[in-house]
Amino acid sequence: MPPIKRTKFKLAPEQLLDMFYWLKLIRAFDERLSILVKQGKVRSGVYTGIGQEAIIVGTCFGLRKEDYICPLHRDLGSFLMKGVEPRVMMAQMFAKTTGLSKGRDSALHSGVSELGIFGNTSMLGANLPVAAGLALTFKMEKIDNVVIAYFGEGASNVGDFHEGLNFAGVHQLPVIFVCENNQYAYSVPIEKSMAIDDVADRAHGYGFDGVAINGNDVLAVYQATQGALARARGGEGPTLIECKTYRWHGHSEHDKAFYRSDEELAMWKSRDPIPTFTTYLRTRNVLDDDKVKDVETRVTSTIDEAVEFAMNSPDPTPEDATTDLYA
Ligand SMILES: Cc1ncc(C[n+]2csc(CCOP(=O)(O)OP(=O)(O)O)c2C)c(N)n1
Repeated sequence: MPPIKRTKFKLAPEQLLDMFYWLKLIRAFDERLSILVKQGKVRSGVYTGIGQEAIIVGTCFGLRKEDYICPLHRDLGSFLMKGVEPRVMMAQMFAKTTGLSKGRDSALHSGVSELGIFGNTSMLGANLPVAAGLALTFKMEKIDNVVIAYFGEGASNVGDFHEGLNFAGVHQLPVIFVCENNQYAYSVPIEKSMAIDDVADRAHGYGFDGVAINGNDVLAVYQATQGALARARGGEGPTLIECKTYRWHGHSEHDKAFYRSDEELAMWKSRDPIPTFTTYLRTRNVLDDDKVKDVETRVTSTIDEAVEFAMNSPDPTPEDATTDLYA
């Protein structure tokens, strides 16, 4: 199989600044959630993706509204990038009536079809055959939209992963499988669950390309995604992009992650995707102190407003349980 060609791309300074804004917003959203959990204010399990933001920004940036994403528990940022307002997302985490599911679920299983977001099921890997099914619809209807499905390296050991990728490969479907390889599936390190180094290699068994990249480099993720999108839209089938990264917090906010060392965490923190990108933008004169301040002010006020909105929104009533039902 010929190796995937590097895709050329050009982003205007405003687009690069926009990427910077999204990285900061998604980081701030998760950081605030982490605090709110400790204050007992959030009624959901919280699985932050702090440290992994470059994957969401690099894959979602510039997607069409009609393209579908299939996010997982750690991908709240993808909801924001696909168009869910931060205040609505925050209300969702507070299980308020103003949230996506109006307080009906544990926050992580909602979808928004008009924004191209397919809600996930709890079973790991189960979103991948679904993503292939969505992509099959696009193919059958001859629409050049694409599906992006996220999963962890842990999920790549589950049967559904293999069935989903096999089906997508056989039918050459317009789907991009994005592995967020953050080195641990809950407490299980990758070397205890996989006998190979790269999840990307698994794609070859299903007849399409897989590429392993630095998932903390937003431009590398963007570049790989643009190539995969072009192939998918052009009828050339699926791609697997494995993004090597690390989650800074535990599996969820109740997990203190004693199974890993401080040294390991410090090493990955030194590869924080945000300062790396900041340095790049400063070197290119896209960013200066004033612009950083401006972005940070906007981010803080957006998050403050979202929390305020969520806290002041009404709780669902018992009667609400019998509305919006399908028979
Ligand atoms: C089939 C299945 N097995 C176990 C679980 C429980 N579980 C939920 S998340 C998780 C770890 C997932 O690890 P990974 O797929 O690497 O994604 P990450 O959480 O690291 O982003 C586990 C074991 C589940 N939801 N589904």
